[in-house]
Amino acid sequence: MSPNNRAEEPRPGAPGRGSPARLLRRWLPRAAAAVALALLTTGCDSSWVDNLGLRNPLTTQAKLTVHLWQGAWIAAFCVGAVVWGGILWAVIFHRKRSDAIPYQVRYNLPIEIMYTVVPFIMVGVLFYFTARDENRIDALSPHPQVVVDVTGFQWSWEFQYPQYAVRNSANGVTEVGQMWNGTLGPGDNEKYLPLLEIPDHETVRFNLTSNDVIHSFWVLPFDFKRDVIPGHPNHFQVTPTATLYSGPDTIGRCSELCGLYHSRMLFRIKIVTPAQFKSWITAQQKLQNASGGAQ
Ligand SMILES: [Cu+2]
Repeated sequence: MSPNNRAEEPRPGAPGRGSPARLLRRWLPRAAAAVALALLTTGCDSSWVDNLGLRNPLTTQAKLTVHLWQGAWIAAFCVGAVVWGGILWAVIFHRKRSDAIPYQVRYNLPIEIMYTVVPFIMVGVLFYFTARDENRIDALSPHPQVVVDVTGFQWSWEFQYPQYAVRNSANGVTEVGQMWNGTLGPGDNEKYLPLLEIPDHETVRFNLTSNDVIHSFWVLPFDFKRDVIPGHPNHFQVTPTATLYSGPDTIGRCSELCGLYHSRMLFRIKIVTPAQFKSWITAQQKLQNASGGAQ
C-alpha cells in the first residue's frame, strides 16, 4: 500500500457519501417499498401466502405436506438470513477504502470443517422430516372405510365403489362420464364430467390402474398426485377434514401428458358429509340396479 493511497482513505466514521449510516438511510425505505409492492402486485390471498403456493389442504395427509413445505421454507429463510446478513454486513461495513489488496487467508481448518459439517446437518434434518412425513402420507390402513377403484384411460376416468353392490356388476357402483367438451361452457361441461364423491372424516383408499398409457391422478386440495400406470396398480389413502361442494378445487385432473386430449381429462370431486355420501351411494345403487350398469 503506497503512502498516497493511505492519504486518500476517508477518516473512519466520517459521514462521507458512502458511509454505512447514509447508505442504510437511502436504501432501507427503497427496499421496504419494493417488498410491499411485490406483495401487493402479486395479489395473493392470505391462504396462498400461509400455504406458500400450495392449495388449501383438505385432508390430514395434505396438512402434513403443507407443514413440511412450510418447515422447509422457514429453514431456507433462516439459512438465507445468515447469508444475506453476511453479504449486507460486508457491503455496508467493509466497502473498498483503497486499492490495496486485502489480507489474504488460506486453509483455515475450523472454517473448512464447518463448511463440510453444516451442509451435512442441513441435508440430514431435511431428509429426516421428509422421510418421516412421506411414510405417514403413504400409510395405508388395513380397513379403510371407503374404497374407490380408479381407472384412467385416454381421456377420462372411471370410479368404482366395490363395497356397494350393483345387480349384474362385479365392480359395484360405477361412475363414468365424458371428457371435457371444447364446444360447451364450463357449467354444461361439469354436468358430463365423471363424478368422484367421497365422505368427510372417513378413511378413503384409492386403487389406481390404467387401461392404456401412464396417467396421473391429481386432486388439488389433496396437495398430492400419484401416477396411474398400466399393469402396475398404485394405492394411496386420504382422510378428508372438510367438505368441498363447489369452486375450482372441485375439478380433478390428469397431470401426466398422456396424448392429444390430455388437457380435457378432467373429473369432478365432491367431499360430502357421511350421511350425504350414504344417500348418494344408495341412489346410485337403485339407479344402476334398475338399468343394470353404470350411469
Ligand atoms: Cu391422462
